[in-house]
Amino acid sequence: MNGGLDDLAQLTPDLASLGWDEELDAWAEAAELELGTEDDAADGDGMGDEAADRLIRGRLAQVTRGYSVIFTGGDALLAASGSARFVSDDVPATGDFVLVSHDPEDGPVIAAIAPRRTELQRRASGRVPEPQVLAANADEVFVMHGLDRELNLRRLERQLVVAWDSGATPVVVLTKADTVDDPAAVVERARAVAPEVDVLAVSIISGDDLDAVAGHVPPGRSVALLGPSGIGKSSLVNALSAGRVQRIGEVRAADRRGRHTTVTRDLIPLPDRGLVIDAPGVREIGLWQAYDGLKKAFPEITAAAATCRFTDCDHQAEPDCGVRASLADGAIAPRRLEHWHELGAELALQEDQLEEFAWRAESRDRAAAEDERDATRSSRRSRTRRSRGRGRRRGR
Ligand SMILES: Nc1nc2c(ncn2[C@@H]2O[C@H](COP(=O)(O)OP(=O)(O)OP(=O)(O)O)[C@@H](O)[C@H]2O)c(=O)[nH]1
Ligand SMILES: [Mg+2]
Ligand SMILES: [Zn+2]
Repeated sequence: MNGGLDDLAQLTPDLASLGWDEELDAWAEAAELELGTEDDAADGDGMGDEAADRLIRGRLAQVTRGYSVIFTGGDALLAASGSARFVSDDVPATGDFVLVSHDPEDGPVIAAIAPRRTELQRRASGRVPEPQVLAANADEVFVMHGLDRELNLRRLERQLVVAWDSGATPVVVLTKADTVDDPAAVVERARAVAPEVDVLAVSIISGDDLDAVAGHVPPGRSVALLGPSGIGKSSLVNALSAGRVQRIGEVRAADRRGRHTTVTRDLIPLPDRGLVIDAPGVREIGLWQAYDGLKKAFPEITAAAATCRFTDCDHQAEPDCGVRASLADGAIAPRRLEHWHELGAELALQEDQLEEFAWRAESRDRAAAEDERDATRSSRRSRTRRSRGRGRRRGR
């Protein structure tokens, strides 16, 4: 059983503290009209009192395969995720603002999901190119790294691309600052790969910079945590909660890797502050069509590329290339440019894969349509010939 959930239920904050605002009110009113809850109220079943007319407003605090936990400003609701999928094409994600209908037979059902203001997503693991949403509607993303391990600049850059691409503002949070002699030096190294981003080094043991981190989570605002397992994401949540909300885990001494202690994505209200979305650590974070994120994470390259003579410049051998000029005068670090090219190539490869998958799906549809036509045509002919034709097309 998840350590956090039981405690969370008692902490359900009011709607405003959950980040619900006037814009969401307007969305909810329009959605209620569209869903026809007014008609339901007028159907004379005697249930149409003021409270029942309205769908319940809330925010998704946890989503698993089986159920979703929804904070409503009152009691937390438990809705079956199966029903949620039934009423909407969108798969709900932790942090989503939702409307819930309370059907006496089916129990709570997610009736509508508000358009996401920000969406932290990565490429889902597996062969099929598709996105996986890690957190919805976060205002900031903490890009996290544990200082008990060597600073991994490439991973930081990749995380920053993903964080920027969400539409939220990234903040680099280096944890376990008590394990290094000179945290300020590591902060400087991280800053070099995180232009225009705040970098903090925090320790839950010494308490260093905890206030600065807390300052990023004012009431009504939400922060999503992004980083590998065992770096102290849940420990930080507990430190900011002045108590034990999230379960924390040991780190294997041999390789300093975490053990994936947190297994769900949880929206956690901090006392007198905003909300944090804690999640299982992600070691490998694949990009998902993160073109915008790539631009924002490498602003010096984006700026230089705008001065290239050709708008479709590859920055390889073209004349008057602004990027190679900036590289030559030292405004762009060679290591950064190399990584930028690699990340861009990853996105280009993904486009190819998407095209191939779309093409395959299309030809499958076409084959199925042909099968159907053949079947109709040959239904006037013998049964044997029809089954042979189908067999040939199906084989792949
Ligand atoms: N020295 C030191 N250790 C810390 C600090 N913060 C967390 N730890 C330790 O790091 C280990 C992992 O902490 P967790 O909070 O479970 O890490 P997590 O990132 O939530 O891990 P997952 O849930 O597996 O993704 C625990 O043993 C913590 O005690 C810190 O500031 N300093
Ligand atoms: Mg954790
Ligand atoms: Zn160029």
